[in-house]
Amino acid sequence: MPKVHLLDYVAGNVRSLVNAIEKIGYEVEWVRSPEEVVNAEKLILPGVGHFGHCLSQLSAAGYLPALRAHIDAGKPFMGICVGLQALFSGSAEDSKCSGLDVVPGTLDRFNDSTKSVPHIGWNNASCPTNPTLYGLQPSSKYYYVHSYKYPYTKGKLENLGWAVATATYGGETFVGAVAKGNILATQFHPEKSGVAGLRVLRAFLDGSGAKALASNPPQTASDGGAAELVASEGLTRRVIACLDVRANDHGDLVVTKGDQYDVREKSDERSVRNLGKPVEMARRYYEQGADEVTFLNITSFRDCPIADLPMLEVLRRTSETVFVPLTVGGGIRNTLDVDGTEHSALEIATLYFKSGADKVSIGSDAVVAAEEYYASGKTLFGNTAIEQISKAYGNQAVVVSVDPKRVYVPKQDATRHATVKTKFPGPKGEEYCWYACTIKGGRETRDLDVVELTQAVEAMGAGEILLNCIDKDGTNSGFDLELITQVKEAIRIPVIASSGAGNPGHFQEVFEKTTTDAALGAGMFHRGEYTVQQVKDYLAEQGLVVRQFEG
Ligand code: 1PR
Repeated sequence: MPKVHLLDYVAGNVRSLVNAIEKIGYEVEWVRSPEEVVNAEKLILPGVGHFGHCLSQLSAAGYLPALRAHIDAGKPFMGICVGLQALFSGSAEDSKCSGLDVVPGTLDRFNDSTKSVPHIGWNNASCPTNPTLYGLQPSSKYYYVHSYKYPYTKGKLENLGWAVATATYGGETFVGAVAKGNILATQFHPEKSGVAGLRVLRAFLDGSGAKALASNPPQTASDGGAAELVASEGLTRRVIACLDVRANDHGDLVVTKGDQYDVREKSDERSVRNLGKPVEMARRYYEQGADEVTFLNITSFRDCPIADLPMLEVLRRTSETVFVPLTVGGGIRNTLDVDGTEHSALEIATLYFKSGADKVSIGSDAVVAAEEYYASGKTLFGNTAIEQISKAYGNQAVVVSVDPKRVYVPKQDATRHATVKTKFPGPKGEEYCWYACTIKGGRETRDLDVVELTQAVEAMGAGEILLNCIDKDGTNSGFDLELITQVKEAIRIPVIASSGAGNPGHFQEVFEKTTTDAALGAGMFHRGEYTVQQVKDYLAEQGLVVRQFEG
């Protein structure tokens, strides 16, 4: 098999990149020291997390001169995400760290006053003067996850010989990909962008992208290059399929689904509902066009040897064939192994990332951490799972899964908690409710509301909220719009609406009546009532922008 070298400079969640490269028919060889860079013919710099963290690691290990030498020698080089950012002169994310300065310019942060940041989801990468640059397609969508970007100014990079593809998010047009000579860099993750992304990787690996670019060099602004660029908002409505996984009564790992978190059949045997096999179902949803797949290990609070964590194998196998982001949740907390060894939440998350997860989702531990945060007068000590994992892997890699329950109150001031005036009064006609956070899959309710929890975890560095609702779970009655609106108003990070989806119209409703960033379904997909594709077709018919699966 032909080879490509991958630079291994931080503990990154690069498993999916390796899988994507292998899928295309290339073998990965790791570069583990600056001296080894010279062995590389084609080199990829994957990037995760924080610009300063990435550049200071590269610099401390002595990689920067070796990388420059590789690029100057005209050998193929590809940067992905922070790997693209590293090519610029610097970033506002860490003004003390310099980039490689191959592309002049400094990155800045998205403005979060009118939209969620990070920018997470599927967006364009369009290059009007060279629409098929490195296999890009104007009709395709690519998966982005980042808070910093290089703002696009017409002609600026083109005049320096760069071909530029852009995307627009909330009125800000930024560089989605740049290419020149031997260099390609993408802000999006090609390895997580389905077939559209694999096409870009292939064009880099087989050299066809660079060859085509050489025969169609970028036009400068003065000859009309970049002139046709129309900054259209390209972010699609994200539809996520979620698989709740646990061992059934025979010890087999199955996808299950509860009604208000009760996953046992209503019949006398009360056996665990078995809706199928996790790996097969994830693949099916990927092929139906799911934008992400989430696995929740819903009985993770039971003790299990770390080495046998059941989701590791599920992730390994899923990530070989599913090229969209994978999230895994359940049991991410400091843990005492059965042999008495202590494992930090960061170690557990690392195991998941190495097995193919792109994000981890934290439930119960986030509630406990938020309680401690308020008890200490909102002090951050840097020792929570959220802080440690987001520091190592970036905020975008940490999702907090919230399991709230409605608590009705007769008057707004009957509780210290943040209430909503509800259109669905309680059993005694109560017109207000607040949402109490729970832990251990709803088994324990705490004196903490969703606004407190989500604001605390945002401060700790969580990148996204998975907002379930126990009252709505499995009811097929639609999302809890009041809950979603309350949380969206409280925080700036993206929110995934979850619980209650029963038909495609519920997805339309949540996207149109709230500002949710994504919506998740489970039971309706598992029971075969609707496919993900049907949801997306319906949303498209209603005029909402969605990504369609490319086979
Ligand atoms: O607390 O960090 O170990 O994480 C445990 C994780 O497991 C949490 O994310 C928690 O939400 C989840 N969980 C625990 N028990 C259950 C249960 O169902 N008994 N499932 C559970 C949560 C909720 C959603 C579900 C949506 C959509 N499931 O994931 O998929 O409600 O369902 P629907 O579309 O069919 O209505 P920790």
